[in-house]
Amino acid sequence: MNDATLLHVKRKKRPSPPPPAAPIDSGPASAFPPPMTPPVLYSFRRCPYAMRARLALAASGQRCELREVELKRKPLEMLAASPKGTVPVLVLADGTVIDQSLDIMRWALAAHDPLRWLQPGDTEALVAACDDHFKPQLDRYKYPGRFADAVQAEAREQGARFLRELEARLAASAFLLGAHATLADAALMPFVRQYAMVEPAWFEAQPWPRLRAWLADWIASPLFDSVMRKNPPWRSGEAGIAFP
Ligand SMILES: N[C@@H](CCC(=O)N[C@@H](CS)C(=O)NCC(=O)O)C(=O)O
Repeated sequence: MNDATLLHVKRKKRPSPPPPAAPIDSGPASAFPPPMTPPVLYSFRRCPYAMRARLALAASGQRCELREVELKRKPLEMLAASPKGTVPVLVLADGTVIDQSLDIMRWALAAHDPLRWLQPGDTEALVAACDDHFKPQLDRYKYPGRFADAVQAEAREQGARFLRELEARLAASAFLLGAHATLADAALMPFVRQYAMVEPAWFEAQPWPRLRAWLADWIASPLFDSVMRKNPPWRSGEAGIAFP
C-alpha cells in the first residue's frame, strides 16, 4: 500500500473495511512453523501518544496484541513492565519494554517502513516542539474550568503559534517534511486534532487552510480509521485484540 492509498481517501476509492478485530488465537499446538508471539501493546484509544504509536505500528504492518487500558485502572502487568504508568507501552516477545511513543514508532518503522515514514529532516525538533511546548499549552487550553479564562486564552494563543509554524511548512510542501507523509506528520497529527476539537468553530475560522486540509485528510484516512476502533478494556487473563 502506498501513501496515496492511505492518506488521500478523497481521491481514492475507500477499500472495503478489514474484518472485525478478533482475539488473538495462537492456533493449534501442532501448527508448523510455530506461530510468532506478537508484541503486547498497552494502549488507550483516546491518548494522542498511543495514537501515534498505533499509527506507526499499523503503517509498518507490525502485528500486536492490543490491550486497551483504562487509565484509572492500569493493569498490573503493564505497571510491572513499565512502572511509570503511561501508555503506550510495547512489550516484545523477548521481554524488551519500549515505553515512549516515539521509540515505539521508530522500532516499528525500523523493521518495516513501506510508506517511507523514516526520513532525514527536522523530525526530532518538530516532535520535541510538540511534546515539550505545544502539548502543555494544549492541556491548559482543553480543560475548560480547570484554568482561569485568561490562562486558557493565553494557552490557545501559545498553541496557535506552533500551528502557524506548521501552516507555513504545509505552504512549502504537502506534508510537514516534504512531499509525502513521514513519522513527523503521524506523531503530531493526534495533538493537532485534539487542539482542533476544543473549539471546532474557532479552529475552522483560523487562516490555516493547509493545516485544516492536512488534518482532515489524516482524520478521513483508512489508516487513522484503522487505529481508532473501539475495544473493550483488557482484563488480566484474557486474550487481547489482534492489531492492526
Ligand atoms: N512521553 C510519553 C507520554 C505518554 C503519556 O503521557 N500518556 C498519557 C495518556 S495520553 C498517560 O498514560 N498518562 C498517565 C495517566 O493519565 O495516568 C510517551 O511519549 O509515550
